[in-house]
Amino acid sequence: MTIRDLSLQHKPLGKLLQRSDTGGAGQFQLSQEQIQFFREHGYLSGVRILHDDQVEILRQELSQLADPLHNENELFYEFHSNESSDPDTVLFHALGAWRIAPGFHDLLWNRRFTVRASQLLDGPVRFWHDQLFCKPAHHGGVVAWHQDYSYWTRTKPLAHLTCWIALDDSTRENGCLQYIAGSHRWPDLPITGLAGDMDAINAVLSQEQRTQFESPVAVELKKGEASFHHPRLVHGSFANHSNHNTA
Ligand SMILES: O=C(O)CCC(=O)C(=O)O
Repeated sequence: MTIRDLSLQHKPLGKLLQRSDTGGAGQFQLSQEQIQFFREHGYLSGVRILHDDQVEILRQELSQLADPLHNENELFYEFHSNESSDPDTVLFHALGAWRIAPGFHDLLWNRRFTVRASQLLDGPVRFWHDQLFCKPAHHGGVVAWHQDYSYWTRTKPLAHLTCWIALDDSTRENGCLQYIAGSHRWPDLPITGLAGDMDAINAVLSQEQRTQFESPVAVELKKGEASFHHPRLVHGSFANHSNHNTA
C-alpha cells in the first residue's frame, strides 16, 4: 500500500477547518495585556484554539495513530509507545502526526494558533515540529522538568515557542503541565532527561533556581484550550492519577 506523506501538501486538506472561523485576523488577536503577561512570565494559558467538534476529530485520529501497528507510523520522526524509564508507568510520545493524519496536518493552518503565535514571536511563524503526549489512567508517567530549547539549540537564533493544546480537560489530578514562571530568563540548561526522574534537572540548577520549584504554576485547561510557552521556560508534568486516559 502506498503511504501518503501529508507534509508534502502545503494547504489544508481535510474537514478540521472547514466550518472554522472566517473573517479578519483581528478577531483572533491577543490583547496587549496577554502579550505582556507572556513576556513577563514566559507563558500564556487558557487560550481557546479548538471547538469541541475539532477536538473530536483529533481524538479520533489520535486513537488510530497511537496503534503501533498503524501502517503509516513509519512517517513519525519519533514514536515511543512508552518512553517512560519507570517500568510501572507509561508515557506515549510521538513526533510527526502532521505527516500522517489530515486533522493534525490542518491544525497548522488554524488561525487561532498562527495569529497568536505570530504576535508572541513578534514575527512570522514557521513550523518546527508537533508532538503527542498521552498518559493512561492511573499509571501515566511524568514528563521531567526541562526547557524545550535544550533540545533545539541547533536552530538559531532563538525565535521559537511551544503551543500545548489539550485534547482532554487537563487537571492537577491527571498530570497537567506545570511551569516555573520567569525561568525563561535563565540561561540554556543541558538536557537531563524527559521521561525518567522528574527532578533530574536539580543536578544542573543553582540553589537560587531550585528555590523557584517550590511554587510551580499548574496549567489546568479545558479540552480545546492551549497554553503558549517560551522555549527557555522550565516545565514538566506529573503522573496521571485519575481514572481517565489523557492527551
Ligand atoms: O505534556 C507534557 O507534559 C509536556 C509537554 C512538553 O514538554 C512540551 O509541550 O514542550
